[in-house]
Order: sequence, then C-alpha cells, then structure tokens
Amino acid sequence: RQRHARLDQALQAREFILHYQPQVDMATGDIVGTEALIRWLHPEEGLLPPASFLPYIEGTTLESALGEWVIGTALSQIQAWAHAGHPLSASVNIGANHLLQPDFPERLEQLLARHPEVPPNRLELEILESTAIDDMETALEALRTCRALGVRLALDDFGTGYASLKYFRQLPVDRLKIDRSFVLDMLDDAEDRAIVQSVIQLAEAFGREVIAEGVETPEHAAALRALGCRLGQGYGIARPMPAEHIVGWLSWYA
Ligand code: G
Ligand code: G
Ligand code: NA
Ligand code: MN
Repeated sequence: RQRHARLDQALQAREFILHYQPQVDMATGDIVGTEALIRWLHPEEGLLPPASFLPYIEGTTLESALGEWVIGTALSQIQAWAHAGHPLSASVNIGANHLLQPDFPERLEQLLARHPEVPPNRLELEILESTAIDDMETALEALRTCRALGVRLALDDFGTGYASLKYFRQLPVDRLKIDRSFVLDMLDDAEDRAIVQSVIQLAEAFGREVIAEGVETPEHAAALRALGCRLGQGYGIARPMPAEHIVGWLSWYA
C-alpha cells in the first residue's frame, strides 16, 4: 500500500523512464525496431527494474495510468526519432489488466490521435501469451479493435503460456516472440532447440513474423539464422539503452 502510494507520486513526479532495446535483422544487421522497457529512476535508490515495482500496482488503476504513460512516451519518442531522420518503431509491453480494460482501445485511439505524425504501424503492442489466453473472448475483441487502428501486435514470451494451437490461430498477431528461456539453452539442449524450431515453423505456416529474444552470443544468432529466424534481440546485439543513445548506436552498429 505504501509502495503503491509512492509509485503514484513517482508517476506525477515523472520519475519513470523508458529504455529501448534494438531489434535487428541478424542477416543484414539492419535495425527493424526497438522494445521499450520501463525503469524507475528513484531519487535515492537509483535505476530500478520493472520487477521491483510493477507487482505493487498490478490490477490497480495505476497499472493502466502507467501503461498509458508508456504508450504516450513511446509515441513521442517515435516522433522525435522520425524528426531526426530515423523512421524507427517501438514495441511496448501491455499488462493483462490494462489490455482488458473495456476502454483500452478507445484510449489507445486517443493517444494515437495526439501523435498525428506517427504512422500507427510504428507502434507495436506486446501481449503476453498468458494474457491472451486467460480471458480469450475479451482479449480477442480488444486485440481486433487495436489492430483495426493500425497498430501491430506481438505475442510475447511465446511458448510459456500454454496457448493451445486452436486458440493461437484465432489471435490476430503480426509477430511471435520466442521466449528467451528456449533461446538461451538452444545451443546445448536439443529439446529447447526443437521448441525454437517448431515456433519458427508455426510462425511461417501462419504467415506471422518471428523474433527471438535472449540472443546473448553470436552463436545464438547463427543457430537461429540456420533455423530460419532472421530477427533477434538480446544482450549479444545490444542492451536496453536510453532513447538518446539509440541514434549513436545505429551509426556504430551499421
Ligand atoms: O527490462 P527488464 O528486462 O528488466 O523487464 C523485465 C520484465 O518487465 C519483462 O518481462 C518486461 O516485459 C516487463 N516490462 C518492461 N517494461 C514494461 C512496461 O512498460 N510495462 C509492462 N507491463 N511490463 C514491462
Ligand atoms: O520478454 P520480456 O518483455 O519479458 O523481456 C524483456 C526483458 O528481457 C528486459 O528486462 C530485458 O532487459 C531482458 N533481456 C533483453 N535481452 C536479454 C538477453 O539477451 N538475456 C537476458 N537474460 N535478458 C534479456
Ligand atoms: Na516484452
Ligand atoms: Mn518476452
């Protein structure tokens, strides 16, 4: 409760920031997007990771308020990059309770309207596989409405949420994100490698894009490419970084 009140104050005081992690085409080295990741710049404790504060607001109205701040901030950043000559996109993580709010699509539409220069398809919503499955009917309706607004959808942590394939085929997502737990061990664990391979094949069969998380080494990138996965993100490519470092990283990495 105390922590919740302090977090409410932190939002008012603008103590949250987004870091961005590049997502690249591992064959060409081209950047294909970024993932926005929230941090709390605590005045005394320093930079705090999401796991240290998001659980305290789960299911409260503050979760939605912070989620809207994330979307609005990412849209402003996309616009700033575009003005600087970099047409980059950003993916934002959407919590379950936030997505399932009845007015989520309407509020998203308002946020997009406040950033008229940003093509909606430069914004991607990352939905946890478990969110989409737990309340399938509500989630499906919200996702369809959001997609009709032109934003892209990605299914995050794919492979960990027990989505039956029957449910999966109904989800209007553009992209699957292979959970990093499978990627991390794929080099020495044949079963994890088989899971990675089957997610890649599933994506291909259904005409969805696939991106691997947790690309920590060049060996991970090579193994993924050999299985047909070109897109990747991970510490071996770039760590999440402040927005103003992204443009410098682009010229360094190219
Ligand atoms: O940034 P880091 O790797 O520490 O993120 C840890 C977890 O927090 C990840 O599962 C990530 O999806 C989640 N996360 C990061 N930023 C946000 C955010 O803005 N909103 C929500 N709901 N989750 C986030
Ligand atoms: O998928 P999810 O949104 O839960 O994951 C985002 C989190 O993963 C972020 O906190 C980010 O810092 C972390 N992350 C990004 N790349 C890597 C990586 O290569 N290895 C590990 N262990 N974590 C990563
Ligand atoms: Na994510
Ligand atoms: Mn993930």
